[in-house]
Amino acid sequence: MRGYSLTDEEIATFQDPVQWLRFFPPLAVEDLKAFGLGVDWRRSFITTDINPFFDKFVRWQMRKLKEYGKIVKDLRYTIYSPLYGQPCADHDRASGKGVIPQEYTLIKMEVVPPFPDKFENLKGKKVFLAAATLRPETMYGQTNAWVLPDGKYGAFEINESDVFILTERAARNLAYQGLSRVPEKPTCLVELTGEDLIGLPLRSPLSFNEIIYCLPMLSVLTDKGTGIVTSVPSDSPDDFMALQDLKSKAPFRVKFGVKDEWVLPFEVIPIINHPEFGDKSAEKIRTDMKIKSQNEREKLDAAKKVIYKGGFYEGTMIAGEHAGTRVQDAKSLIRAKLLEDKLAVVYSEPKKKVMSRSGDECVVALTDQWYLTYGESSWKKYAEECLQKMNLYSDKTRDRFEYTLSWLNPWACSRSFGLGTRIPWDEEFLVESLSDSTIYMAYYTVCHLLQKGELFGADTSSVKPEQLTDDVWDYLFLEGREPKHSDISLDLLKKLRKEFEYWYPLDLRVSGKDLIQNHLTFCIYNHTAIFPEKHWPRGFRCNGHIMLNSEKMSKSTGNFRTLKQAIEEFSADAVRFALADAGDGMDDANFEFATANAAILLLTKERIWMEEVLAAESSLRVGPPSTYADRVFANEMNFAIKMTEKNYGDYMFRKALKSGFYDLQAARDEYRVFYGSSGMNRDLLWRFMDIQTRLIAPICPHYSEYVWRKLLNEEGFVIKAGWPEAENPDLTLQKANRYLQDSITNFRKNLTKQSSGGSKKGSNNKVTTHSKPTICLVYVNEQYDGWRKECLNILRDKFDSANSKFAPDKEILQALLESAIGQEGDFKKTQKLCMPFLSFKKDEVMQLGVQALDLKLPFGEIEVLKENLELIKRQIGLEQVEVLSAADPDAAIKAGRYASLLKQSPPSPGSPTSIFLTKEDAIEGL
Ligand code: A2H
Repeated sequence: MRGYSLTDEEIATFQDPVQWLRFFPPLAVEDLKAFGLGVDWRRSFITTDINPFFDKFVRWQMRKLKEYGKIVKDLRYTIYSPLYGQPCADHDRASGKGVIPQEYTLIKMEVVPPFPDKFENLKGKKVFLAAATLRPETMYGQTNAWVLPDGKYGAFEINESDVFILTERAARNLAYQGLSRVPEKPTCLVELTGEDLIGLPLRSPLSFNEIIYCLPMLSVLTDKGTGIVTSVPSDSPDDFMALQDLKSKAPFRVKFGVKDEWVLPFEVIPIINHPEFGDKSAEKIRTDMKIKSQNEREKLDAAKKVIYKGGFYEGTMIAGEHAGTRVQDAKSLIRAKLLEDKLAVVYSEPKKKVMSRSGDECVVALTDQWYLTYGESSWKKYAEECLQKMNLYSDKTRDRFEYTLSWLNPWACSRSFGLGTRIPWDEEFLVESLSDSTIYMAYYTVCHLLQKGELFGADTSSVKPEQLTDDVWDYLFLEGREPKHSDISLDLLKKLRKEFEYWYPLDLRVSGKDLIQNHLTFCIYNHTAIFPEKHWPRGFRCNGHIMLNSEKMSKSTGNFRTLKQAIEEFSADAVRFALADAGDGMDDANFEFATANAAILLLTKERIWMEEVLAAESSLRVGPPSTYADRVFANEMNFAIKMTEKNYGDYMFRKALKSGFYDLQAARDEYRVFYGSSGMNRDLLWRFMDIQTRLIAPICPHYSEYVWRKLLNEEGFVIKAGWPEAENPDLTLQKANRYLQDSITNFRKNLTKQSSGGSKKGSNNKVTTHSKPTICLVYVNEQYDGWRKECLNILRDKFDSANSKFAPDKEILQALLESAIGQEGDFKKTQKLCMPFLSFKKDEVMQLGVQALDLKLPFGEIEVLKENLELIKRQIGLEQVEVLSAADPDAAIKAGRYASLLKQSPPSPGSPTSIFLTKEDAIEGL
């Protein structure tokens, strides 16, 4: 990589960052360069056979995959665009990305002659209602068939003799699966509606009822399956309720012209034993869930979920020739027999609607194709192994990859027209464009030496494409032998190989979350097939999509900015700042204008502050940092350096911005507050300016370079200055300081509260208005004792630190009962006293770790408060502050008439109690 992309001259033009930030000068560089990106553009290239170098690479890749048995020719169900006349992969889809085929069994329910008048045209044909089912093993229990009364159907010619009645949509899918008299063209002999079909007598395979009838059901969908559903009321709650409605509601039968004899004689037939719901599971769950009609969709959907799972995985057949067999095992046997006996056919359709980019609705076609055998068990194992070792930066991302590996099936990698490299052994076909981009990260490593920066591969002065034979690629990427007959110089070959070996394996590929389900998973698969394990990818970082001011980016609503526009509006660094702040991980990031505007102000304010400090150097304290505040500030800087290094390392930019900018700024501000306008240590401030500039440089490079060179008078570039050194941060000191700051905030709040009369109305603790408090007594209890100590001991005993879990509450309660305080009499009272503390501490452990159970804080509270008395006085605006130990019996006396406050809120480790006195009060207390 070339590194930083701005020249010295460009940097030097940024005399005034405010001007520059507001009016970003139209630099004569590309937008991305203006954005401050360091990119090695020489590695850019065009894919497909337009680029002869890349073409050679993909041909080699394809031949390797074929040689290893990863590409095979097969007849398979594929999502297919009739308009394109070929498979329609994700990137060719306008909608329905990631949708795969769903396979059904089509049950051929024969219409028993004589046919009604409408069927005039069908005379002499075998006519079937074709019902799509996922549960062919349930066909013994059929009682009828369902259609949607006002649904549109047709009678379509499947072959010379058979006609299927189904929706036009299903006929279209079938036509691409070899089930249409005219291939790829459904021919409809009669157009029908559901009403035309009601009452048709049917002979259905496996059914114990010899004749069943076609009946109306209102929940039948015409955009799923065939729009014809076979009814098995024993095991399908939908079927049960619809049949029940027809049986029990005569007006309903009348409405659809349903005769009694088509419905009333048909009883539920037990066919499967469900471990939980018995032999008539649909009826049982309907009773349990009190479902009253087929219109209660939500309840029915919930019921279906519950019983299908159990019925399928744990159910046992109790009817038919496989009685006694588990449903899981019987299903495939029954299906195979139905298909063999030609009583059913296989039907497949897109699981959800898929539209191609050209606007036609895709079908599932049975096509003879070259396939990458993704999903094949031994290959999948390697892919899983690779994934397991990869750094994915978030559990959510890992879940998505694991899910993709669980379902990813063979992938059609060829297509018949479009752009792409030809399949080397079958030149009629092209390599589909997701399949030629799976290991091209290896090509990046050598691209610049082959193409010499020419995108299209037109510059052949280094190497001629035809010189890139397979043994050359083997030598470069697979540690192959020196190619014998190559006329590329050995020097160049070695150089190319060195580049590859320098960069590979790839540490990181960054991409959108939408590519997990194809491109990125393909990348894993292909690497494991072609490269040795040491060259498998090591990390993917997936990001979400970007939102603008909490709303989706959309050109039509105007909520939209190009990078260029954003840079012009806010400046490059403010855009980068707001992007870093927009969010980490796979959640959609949110770019806020307010943040970008705030960034301009923050950076400007910071620059002005630095100028002031630099100008006032002589007024600062010199010598080594020595005070408490010095130590705290130095420590916070060490924290910022370490945390920010980690956050950048994890590609967590929002976190890096927090630790490397916001937190560091807060530490500096606290330091300023500590000393007011004078007394700050010069060396610490200089270190701060240096560190702040380096830590923010990756996010705001232009600003940082300006500060580095112009304000800090450093040589060279900040991005070349390296990461600052840091001593190990002192966690105890940081905690002590948090404690100090929180305590001061609480003292201030208490002072206001006590001055305005306390919490209780009419309390005699009210400070008289004529004199304001001038004295603050701070009571500290450094160590838990009494019942609290006992509780903490119990919790420590009941905490499993290996699993970060507490024992169940019952056990903790038992331990309390058996403890010394539990034995002291009224246990109910003890319980009431201890339970809130126990649960408070349990929560604290989950947030802060097991040290929350310590009896003491890791630092001396009294010591910290005493060391900072001046600060406390200044911050709360009182002349006198006394720090007292709650353990000292004389100390309480000092509180005088406020002593009751000590009882109301006694101090505990980490929470001192403050009491405020007027001069008169103090005299009383004496
Ligand atoms: B199943 P999935 Cl016993 N509209 O068959 C509404 N439902 C339809 C449909 C359509 N156009 N096409 C098919 N179906 C039903 C039997 C069965 C089914 C039993 C138990 C469960 C079960 C008898 N009816 O399906 O949305 C068909 O009913 C639950 C898995 O593609 C088909 O299988 O998953 C099922 O929905 C297909 O549903």
